[in-house]
Amino acid sequence: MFKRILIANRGEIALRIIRACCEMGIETVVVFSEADRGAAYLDLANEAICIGPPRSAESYLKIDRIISACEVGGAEAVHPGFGFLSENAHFADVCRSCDYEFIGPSSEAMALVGDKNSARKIAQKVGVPCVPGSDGLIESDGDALKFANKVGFPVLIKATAGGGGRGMRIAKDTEQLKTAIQQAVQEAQSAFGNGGVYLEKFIEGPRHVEVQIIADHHGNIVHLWERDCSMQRRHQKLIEESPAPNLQQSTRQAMCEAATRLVKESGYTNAGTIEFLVDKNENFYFIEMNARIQVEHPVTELVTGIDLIKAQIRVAAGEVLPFKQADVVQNGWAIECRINAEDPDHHFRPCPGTIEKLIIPGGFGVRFDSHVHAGYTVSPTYDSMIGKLLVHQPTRPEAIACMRRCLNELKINGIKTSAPFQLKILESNDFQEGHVDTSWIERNFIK
Ligand code: MV4
Repeated sequence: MFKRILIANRGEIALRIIRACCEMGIETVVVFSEADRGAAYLDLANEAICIGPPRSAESYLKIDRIISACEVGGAEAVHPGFGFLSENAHFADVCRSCDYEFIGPSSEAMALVGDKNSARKIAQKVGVPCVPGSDGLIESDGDALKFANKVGFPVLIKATAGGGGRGMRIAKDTEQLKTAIQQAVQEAQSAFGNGGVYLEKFIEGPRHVEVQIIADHHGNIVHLWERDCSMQRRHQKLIEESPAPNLQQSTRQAMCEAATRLVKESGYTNAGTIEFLVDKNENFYFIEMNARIQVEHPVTELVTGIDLIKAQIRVAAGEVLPFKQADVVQNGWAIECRINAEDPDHHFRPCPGTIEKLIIPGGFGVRFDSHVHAGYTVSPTYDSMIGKLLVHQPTRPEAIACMRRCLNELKINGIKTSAPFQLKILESNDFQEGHVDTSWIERNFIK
């Protein structure tokens, strides 16, 4: 096992990784920018190393500075967390070239699944259903029109290097198609340096259901069931839960088996997530794979009882997964609310500032993962997520009741947060009946 791990991240996830390492008897080195200097979570690591100014491009994204910190701090491995360099195949490669194990997949597998067109090809090869669309990348307008007419309008043009909603264009008819392709190619070229685009039929008001997997270096691949992340606004998830409500067991089983086949075929190791769209008839379609631990991983931890960060570290160190597929059962119901420092009454604009008073809910089945405290100043430089409030209860109605109680108990003075908005969602009939989809917030709240 590693003696010392460097954490190439900040805030909540940095603290989450420090805590896991601490319990495993692993020392930690955490990097920080000038904006995060003095943050309390840094004191919980064995060593904290400043890697530059506030701007991410000059600190948390600077590969050479992070590698230097590994050297100075005496780390043996790097945990990238999520965001920043977590899905950068070049970074994974550089870490390993310098003999620091990257806690994640091989750079080859990361690049393979990170390219959405190649991930789609792998999925099709092993019988994982994909959204009907083009046969690979679009080579010409005529090519695109042929596929669009075959699957029917509207269609989505997606960047193969995109993901998470970046680099998508909708086309409602033949007339819009040519322009949509031009714009998508141009945007993709400037944003990702890769102008490759493909076409999919547009699925209206789908649910977003994703499958958590973890694979070791000995050929063992285990899925940890699914999460429903449909309750989102502009690709920012607000509430996640596991299991997915109103999903037949046969659908759930088929999705999880499909995800496992995809992972096996791609040679992927460590933790990953396979995203699916689910339509009104419970048809599911693979859309993309995330080659990192995700923000919402704790909902899966609560229902399966498996610590995913510890599992990531163990498989990266070459250990055999300590559980088999049959051991992983869904127990009860978990819900997560991402607490963001933003103002839901003003288009969710970021609300940096100092937290003056903080009352954190607790009690049976409650978990609050956060690096903030009274007196903490939320920086305008980074993502607005300041914590994740989670509940775990035997049933969905009990989980909802518990989350409502917790959101009422939570007091954060000095800044605006998303919590009152999440409370409104939890109070709605639709949510209580499990009638969730990716357009729900827009339909119900945005004028
Ligand atoms: C789609 C889609 C409808 N049809 N693809 C958005 C993020 C990226 N992961 C894929 N996304 C979508 N792809 C087809 N063919 C609708 C979305 C989508 C969405 C997906 C998941 C979660 C939230 C979403 C919000 C809007 C659109």
